[in-house]
Amino acid sequence: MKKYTFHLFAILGMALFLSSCGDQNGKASSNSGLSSNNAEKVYVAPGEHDEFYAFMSGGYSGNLTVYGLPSGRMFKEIPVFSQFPTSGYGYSEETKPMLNTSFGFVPWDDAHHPDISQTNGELDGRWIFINGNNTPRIARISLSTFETEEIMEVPNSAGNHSSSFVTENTEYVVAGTRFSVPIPQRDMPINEYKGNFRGSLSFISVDPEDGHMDLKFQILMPGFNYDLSHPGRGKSHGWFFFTTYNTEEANSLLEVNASQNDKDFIAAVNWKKIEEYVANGGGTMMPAEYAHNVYDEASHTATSTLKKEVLTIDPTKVPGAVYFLPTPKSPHGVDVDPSGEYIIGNGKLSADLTIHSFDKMVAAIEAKKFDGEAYGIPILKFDDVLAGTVKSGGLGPLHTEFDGEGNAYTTFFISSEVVMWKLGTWEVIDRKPTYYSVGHLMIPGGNSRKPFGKYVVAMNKITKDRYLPTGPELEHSAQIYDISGDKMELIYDFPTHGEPHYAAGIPAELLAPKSKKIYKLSENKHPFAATGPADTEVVREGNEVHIYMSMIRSHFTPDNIEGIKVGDKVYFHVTNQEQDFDVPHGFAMIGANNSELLIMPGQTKSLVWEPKKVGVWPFYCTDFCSALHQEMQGYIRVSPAGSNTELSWSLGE
Ligand code: RUQ
Ligand code: CUA
Repeated sequence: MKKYTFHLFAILGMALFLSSCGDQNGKASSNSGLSSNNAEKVYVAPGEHDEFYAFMSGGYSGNLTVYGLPSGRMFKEIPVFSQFPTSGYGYSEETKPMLNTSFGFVPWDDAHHPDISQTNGELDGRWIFINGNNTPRIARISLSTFETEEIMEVPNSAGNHSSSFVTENTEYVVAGTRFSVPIPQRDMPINEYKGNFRGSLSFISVDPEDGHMDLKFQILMPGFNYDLSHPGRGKSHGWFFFTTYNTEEANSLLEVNASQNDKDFIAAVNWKKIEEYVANGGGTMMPAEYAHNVYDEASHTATSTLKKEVLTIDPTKVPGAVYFLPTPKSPHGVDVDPSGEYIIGNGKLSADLTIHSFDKMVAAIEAKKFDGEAYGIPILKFDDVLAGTVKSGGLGPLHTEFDGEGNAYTTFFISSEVVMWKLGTWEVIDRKPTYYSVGHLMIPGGNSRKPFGKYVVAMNKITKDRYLPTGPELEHSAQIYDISGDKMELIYDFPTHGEPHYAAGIPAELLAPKSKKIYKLSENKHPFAATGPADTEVVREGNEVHIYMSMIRSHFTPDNIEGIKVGDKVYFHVTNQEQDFDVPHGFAMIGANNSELLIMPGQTKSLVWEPKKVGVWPFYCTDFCSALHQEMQGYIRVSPAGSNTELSWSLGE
């Protein structure tokens, strides 16, 4: 152990050294002189469109950002797990239920791994999924509206990190726990972790028609940390692979105590077997509490339902369902190549990559060649399943993507580089530095049977000197490499918002034609919609006041309202009557304790305002919508509590 600790510190020391290798006085030293040729490769002329969409996780922003490739231009931030005053997401009455959980309203999360829905292992561009780590949740976002449509909380999970990856036909979106915890949760001494905590792997089904999610079953695994996961594809479709670390089951100082074992495991889960077992009545229903939040596009409104039970599976009761593949040095990423044969384990404390063979794994299972078991789960022999090793010469491998031409690309955090290597021969073809300390990387479609190649985007953890300094806090840096030639070529550097972990890229032609432009007013089913001035009114119910308001360039109907009193709870239900692309209006009320509303054409949104002061108070449109945008305003008269000012409303009187 002493010797090992020494190595660990040596590696960490090296990391510090390497990550500070830029010239601190100014520009990075090693990538100057990009040719103008490279500039052309990322130049998207004014009015032209990018070739790819890139969806970058927002990390601790809790959101998802949309960029163009190769330009690196940011198009949109899609609010997912975090309140977003820019649009009123999580502030408006309609969207507050999206952030409901069994812990109550949780307005933030840490979003890591977006994954686009697939059909036959190819990106189909219907939805994108992303995980919330902190209060375990999985979100589904529509790729027609680019809005979050559904959030499912995951019970019995903690640090929902090995998520959210989809199976080949989006049968399931899968969510694994990072932390093992007592299941069910209970009051117990922390140091009784070993043997008592469990790790849950959750399989959430996705309805092929409307995408609706349902937590089908949860596999209760030994108390390891489940770090990342990827689906089998092609011949390994039906399997799912999860990396583990802390197979030591340490509960303190994991930095040292979870780095003892020379090898941890990749857990191979045959989910088709478990599906069969469940279909035959297998599994145990367990009481649980978790929120399921669904946004309905027709009513523009979300509802939250608290679910009460979950089907749990004891993997030792399902023969042939789960195996462990020994994998060196606390593996982080596990990635499966487009053919489904190679399962790549990135041991984050090692230099080499371990590649397992799916065929060899199946053969070893059939021959029952096991090397003991862990908590009743058979362990395969390392040499029996090993396909090969990449002697990379790098340090700290994290994640691998594929270009569909037989090449793999692996990020190395410690040595700060992307290494390109050949599947099957394991030879290193090229390596390029990243600036600095790269985490994930992304090739459009690189996590599917059909990668689109062309670009690698490296998402880096450290920015340092890449851009003009902005005080102590810097956006993260990303780099684009052209991979259309034999070697990788660094062509562009751009900042990203939040901390992008993973990203998903897709050709623009698969999404752009079906991108929604407006919501049809005639299809608006919002209970408080005012689809035209004739529907506008103000209704008092006790101290609650509902204002049915409509908006069109460049006025609100009504724009003068009297008879509101201190102590009232005022609901502005505002409908945007426009039916033109890109004509949102905003709504902002002085002193409101939430945010503005940004309302798309045909949409209704509601804001609550509790007036505290007597007076005449203005509201206005926040989005510059016409030459007379500044005229788009109104007044609310607030009288003292108990006054008898009559309720009245008007426009143009
Ligand atoms: S992680 S930098 Cu959250 Cu996917 Cu590996
Ligand atoms: Cu409507 Cu500005």
